[in-house]
Amino acid sequence: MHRGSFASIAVLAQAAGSLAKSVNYDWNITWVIASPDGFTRPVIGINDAWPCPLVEANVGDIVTINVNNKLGNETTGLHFHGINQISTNNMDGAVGVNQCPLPPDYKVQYLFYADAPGTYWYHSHSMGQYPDGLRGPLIIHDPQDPYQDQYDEEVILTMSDWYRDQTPPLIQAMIDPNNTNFAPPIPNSTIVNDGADSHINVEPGKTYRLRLINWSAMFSTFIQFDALDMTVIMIDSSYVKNQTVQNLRISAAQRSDVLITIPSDADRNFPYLVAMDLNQDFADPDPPRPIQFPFNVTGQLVTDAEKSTDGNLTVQKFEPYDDVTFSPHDDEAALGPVTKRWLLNFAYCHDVNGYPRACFNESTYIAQKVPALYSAASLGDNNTRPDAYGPIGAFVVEYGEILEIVVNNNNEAIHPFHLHGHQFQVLARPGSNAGNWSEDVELNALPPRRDTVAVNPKSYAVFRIKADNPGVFLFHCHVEWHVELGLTATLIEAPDRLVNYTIPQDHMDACDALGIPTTGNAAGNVDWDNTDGFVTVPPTVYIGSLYGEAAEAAANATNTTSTTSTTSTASTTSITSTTETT
Ligand SMILES: *[C@@H]1O[C@H](CO)[C@@H](O)[C@H](O)[C@H]1NC(C)=O
Ligand SMILES: *[C@@H]1O[C@H](CO)[C@@H](O)[C@H](O)[C@H]1NC(C)=O
Ligand SMILES: *[C@@H]1O[C@H](CO)[C@@H](O)[C@H](O)[C@H]1NC(C)=O
Ligand SMILES: *[C@@H]1O[C@H](CO)[C@@H](O)[C@H](O)[C@H]1NC(C)=O
Ligand SMILES: *[C@@H]1O[C@H](CO)[C@@H](O)[C@H](O)[C@H]1NC(C)=O
Ligand SMILES: *[C@@H]1O[C@H](CO)[C@@H](O)[C@H](O)[C@H]1NC(C)=O
Ligand SMILES: *[C@@H]1O[C@H](CO)[C@@H](O)[C@H](O)[C@H]1NC(C)=O
Ligand SMILES: *[C@@H]1O[C@H](CO)[C@@H](O)[C@H](O)[C@H]1NC(C)=O
Ligand SMILES: *[C@@H]1O[C@H](CO)[C@@H](O)[C@H](O)[C@H]1NC(C)=O
Ligand SMILES: *[C@@H]1O[C@H](CO)[C@@H](O)[C@H](O)[C@H]1NC(C)=O
Ligand SMILES: *[C@@H]1O[C@H](CO)[C@@H](O)[C@H](O)[C@H]1NC(C)=O
Ligand SMILES: *[C@@H]1O[C@H](CO)[C@@H](O)[C@H](O)[C@H]1NC(C)=O
Ligand SMILES: [Cu+2]
Repeated sequence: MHRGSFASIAVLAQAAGSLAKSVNYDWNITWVIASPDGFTRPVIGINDAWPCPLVEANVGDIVTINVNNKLGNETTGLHFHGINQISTNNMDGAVGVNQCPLPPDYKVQYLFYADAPGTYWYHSHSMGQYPDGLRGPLIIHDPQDPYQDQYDEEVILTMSDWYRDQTPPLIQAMIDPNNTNFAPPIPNSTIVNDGADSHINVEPGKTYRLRLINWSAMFSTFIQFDALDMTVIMIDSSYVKNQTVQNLRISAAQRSDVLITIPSDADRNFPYLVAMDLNQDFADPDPPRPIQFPFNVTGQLVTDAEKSTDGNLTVQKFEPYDDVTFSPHDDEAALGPVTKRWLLNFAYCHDVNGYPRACFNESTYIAQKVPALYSAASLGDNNTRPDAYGPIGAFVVEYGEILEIVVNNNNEAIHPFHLHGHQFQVLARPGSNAGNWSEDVELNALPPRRDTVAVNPKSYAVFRIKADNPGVFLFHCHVEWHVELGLTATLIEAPDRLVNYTIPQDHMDACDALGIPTTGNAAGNVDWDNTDGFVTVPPTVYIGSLYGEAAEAAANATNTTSTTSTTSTASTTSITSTTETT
C-alpha cells in the first residue's frame, strides 16, 4: 500500500526550513497514586509521574512519541487535541476511529508534523480516561509569532474540574435507566495545574503570555486576574486581533492565550480567581436555580513571596467577552460558497433498552469493531458510502468542498462542540433561546477560528471548513460524559484520497493482538453493504479502565520513583455539593 496523494512528512518538514528538527518522547503510561485535591486516588500518568509532562516543539518540527501501555490490564490511546494531523490521520489517536485500543504491554509510535503554532493538549480518547488524569499540555512555539515582541515570558495555567471517584462507576450510574434527567456526574473540586502550585512568580513591569487550558471533563470556568486587563491574542490555536478583556469563560477543551502586564510599581501580590461554572446557562436573567459558583480556586501572581498571598478576588457578575466577536489575525474572510451542509440536531434520547443517550439527528454514536479510518483505507471507492461505517453518524465530504456544519442545541445547557483536524470558522453562535438555525440567519463575514465552541442552550452555531485535510475526524461535544452518552458524529473527509492509505505496522499489531480486523466495513466484512456483525445497540454495561490488582501489579513493576506527585491544597477547593446539571 502507498500513501496515495499525501505529501510525505519528511517533505513537509523540509518545506518548513532547515531549522526543523525531530522532537522525541518515550513514555510509559502508568498508574500513579496522587492527591491533587487532598484526596488520594489512583490516576493515569506517564513514566510513573503525574501531572503528565509537557510536550514542546517548534513549527515545522516532527514530533514523535513512543507510547508503551503499562496499565496492567487496560487498553489506552492518545489524541493530540487541535493538531491538524496533516497527512497523518492515522496518528489522531481516537480509539475505534483512527486506531485500535492499545493493549497492555504493547508499544505504538505517534508521529506528526507540527504544522501550526499554538496552545494544544493531549489526552486519552478512550473509555473516559482523561478525567482519570491522562492529559497534558502540548505547545507548538512560533518563531514568527506576531505578538512575540509584546511579552517577556510565558506560563501555562491549566484548570479543570476533578472527581474523586474513577470514571467507570460514574459512567455506569449515568447510563442507568433511572437517570431520567440525563444528569452527568458532579465533580468534587476544581484544580489548577492538576493540583500543583497555583502561585505564578512574576516581576513588576514584565508582560506574561499565559496559556490558559481548560481540560475539564464537564464544567466551564470563569477566570479573572485581579483588576488587571487580559489581552487575548489566540483562541484555541488561532491568532486573533489583540483584544482587551476583563474576564473569560473557557469551556472544556478550549484554550486562550492572554497577555498580562504586571504594573511596574506593583507592591503586592495579585489574586486571580478561577470559578467553575456549574450553571446550565450563566447568561440566563431568570435561571431555573440560583447562579452559584461553588468551586473556586484563588491563585496568586506573586511579585514578592514575603508579602501576603491571602488576598481573595470577588467578582460581582461575570460578563465574559463574547468569543465569537474576536477577529482573525490574518483577516481570512468567511469561506464560501458552501457546497455541502451538515446539519446536526442535538437532543438527549433513549436507546431501545431505555438507557439514556445523547443523539445527533436521533442517532446515538455506537462504537464499531473496525476503526473507521481503516475501513476508509480498505474499501476502495466504496469508502464514500456512509452506511459502510455502521451507526457512527458518518458524513462524507469530497476533497476541496466548502463544508458548513450547523449544530442545533435543543437542550437547556451549554455544550462545547469540537471538530478534530481543523480550526473551523465560527460564523454564528447566538445567545440562548435563539431557536434553531434557519437559512436567513445573520453570519459573520470575518469569523474567528477555533476548534471548540460553546453552543448556547436552545440555540445554534454555524461553522465552516475547507475539506482539504483527508481523513476521518470526529465531531463531538467535549463534555467527556456526553461523549460516553454517544454525542459524537464522524466526518469522512476526502475519502477518495484515503484509498489504500497506509497504516503503520505497530498500529496494526495492536489490532491483531485484540483480534480486531484491520480491513473491511465496520464489522470487517469485505462487502461494504454486508451489515452482519455491526453493533447496533449500545452496550448497557460500561467497560472502562479501573485500577485493580492487575493494575497494581503493573504499577509495582514499573514504579521506580520514590515521590510520585506534588500535593497542594493551596490550589484547590472542594465541597460536598450535589447540585445537578444536565
Ligand atoms: C510508587 O512508589 C511510591 C514510593 O514507594 C509510592 O508512594 C507510590 O504510591 C507508588 N505508586 C503506585 C502507583 O503504586
Ligand atoms: C440508579 O441506580 C444505580 C444502580 O443501582 C445507582 O448507582 C444510581 O445512584 C441510581 N441513580 C439514580 C439517579 O437514582
Ligand atoms: C464526590 O462528589 C460526589 C458527588 O457530589 C459525592 O457523592 C462523593 O461522596 C464525593 N466524594 C468524596 C470523597 O468527597
Ligand atoms: C472549563 O470548562 C468547563 C466545561 O465547559 C467549564 O464548566 C469550566 O468553568 C471551565 N473552566 C475554566 C477555568 O474556564
Ligand atoms: C491592540 O494593540 C495595539 C498596540 O498595542 C493597541 O494600540 C490597540 O488598542 C489594541 N487593540 C485592542 C482592540 O485592544
Ligand atoms: C480569603 O478566603 C480564604 C478562604 O475563604 C480565607 O481563609 C482568607 O482569610 C481570605 N483572605 C482575606 C484577606 O480575606
Ligand atoms: C466564587 O466566586 C464568585 C465570584 O466572586 C462568588 O460569587 C461565589 O460566591 C464564590 N463561591 C464561593 C463558594 O466562595
Ligand atoms: C464496491 O461495491 C460493489 C457492490 O456494491 C462491488 O461490486 C465493487 O467491487 C466494490 N468495489 C470495490 C473497490 O471493492
Ligand atoms: C489500491 O490497492 C489495490 C490493491 O493493491 C489496487 O488494485 C488499487 O489500484 C489501489 N488503488 C489506488 C487508488 O491506489
Ligand atoms: C482490570 O482489573 C480490574 C480489577 O482488578 C477490573 O475491575 C477490570 O474490569 C479489569 N479490566 C479489564 C479490561 O479486564
Ligand atoms: C504492590 O506493592 C505493594 C507495596 O510493596 C504491596 O503491598 C502489594 O501487595 C503489591 N501489589 C501487587 C498486586 O503486587
Ligand atoms: C518503561 O518501562 C520499562 C519496563 O518497565 C522500563 O524498562 C523503561 O525504562 C521505562 N521507560 C521510561 C521512559 O521510563
Ligand atoms: Cu455536552
